[in-house]
Amino acid sequence: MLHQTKVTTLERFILDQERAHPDATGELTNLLYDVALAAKIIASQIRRAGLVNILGSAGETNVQGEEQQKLDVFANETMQNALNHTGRVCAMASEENEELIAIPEGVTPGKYAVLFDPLDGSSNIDVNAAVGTIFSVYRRVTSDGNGTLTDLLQAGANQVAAGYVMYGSSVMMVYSAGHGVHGFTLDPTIGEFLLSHPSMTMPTSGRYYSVNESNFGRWSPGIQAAVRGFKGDDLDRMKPKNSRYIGSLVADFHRNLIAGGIFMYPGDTRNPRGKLRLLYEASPMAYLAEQAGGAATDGRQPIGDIVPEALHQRVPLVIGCAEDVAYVKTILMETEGNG
Ligand code: AFP
Repeated sequence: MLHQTKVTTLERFILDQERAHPDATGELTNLLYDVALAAKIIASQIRRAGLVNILGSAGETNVQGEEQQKLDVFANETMQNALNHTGRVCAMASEENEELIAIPEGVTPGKYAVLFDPLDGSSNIDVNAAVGTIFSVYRRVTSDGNGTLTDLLQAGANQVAAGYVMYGSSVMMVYSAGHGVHGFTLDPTIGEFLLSHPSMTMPTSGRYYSVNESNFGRWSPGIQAAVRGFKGDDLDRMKPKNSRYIGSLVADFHRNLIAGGIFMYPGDTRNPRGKLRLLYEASPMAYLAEQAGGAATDGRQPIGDIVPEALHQRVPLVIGCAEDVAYVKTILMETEGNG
């Protein structure tokens, strides 16, 4: 059997991209490796998740005498430890931490602010379905010292890089640093992410719609009308779509990125701002969608235009193929106006 000897590793790809931009200092490159390293460590633990009954569950001590941690706690600590000592980061924020995460004393603060959702979709772990890590990188806006909330509370349009790692049937890292979206698959035999999906683009209109329809009765008339349109009630304007919903944003987004589709988590009467977090989920995914030729809106304005007021603020999200997102906006405008 012939083996491929000419592969592009994540490292080589990022270095090549950096060479194409002579003003780059290499810091962002290294930061992306830091995330990739964290991803490999997290992936190795997730692979063992089904073994908790044998190895011991969260809070228990396993046969090796090690205390078992919950995977989301483990993922959160792994991300922080991969990033906090490098001198590349001035402040961090995580979906799992209430407050800003400061850089440890004695470490020189760097020029990037990083936000992440260490293990998104973690309720899927128990059923062995895909979960992910989402990350978002901004250039600091304060001039020196440790980073502050000002560095973290930036509009998504300011991101310099964003991406996710999907722990699915294979482990993939998908990222953009402003020059397209590129996907890498982890080869577990050599421990390297290899370029498998260069220059990923979304079709203008997709095959799938993804939304938690158990909330249908609590949606606004506009969202209800748009979803009816996707089911085939508006044939003049919208070709009927197929429904797919995993309940794990990374996995739902990833499918729609590859196969074409739209994902929505709108507000409803119970949660007027929806469920998803602007900084850890919506903004990085919106950045990727736009880099792939798609779009993302809260129903009124592009996600990237929203200036956050708080670290954990929620936002309604409509994201995916450009024409499908535009359709939802049109229906919302017709039904509810833009007030
Ligand atoms: P969990 O991390 O609690 O599983 O939530 C996952 C998530 O934030 C996002 O990944 C999904 O798209 C969304 O919630 C699913 O929410 P519903 O279960 O309400 O559909």
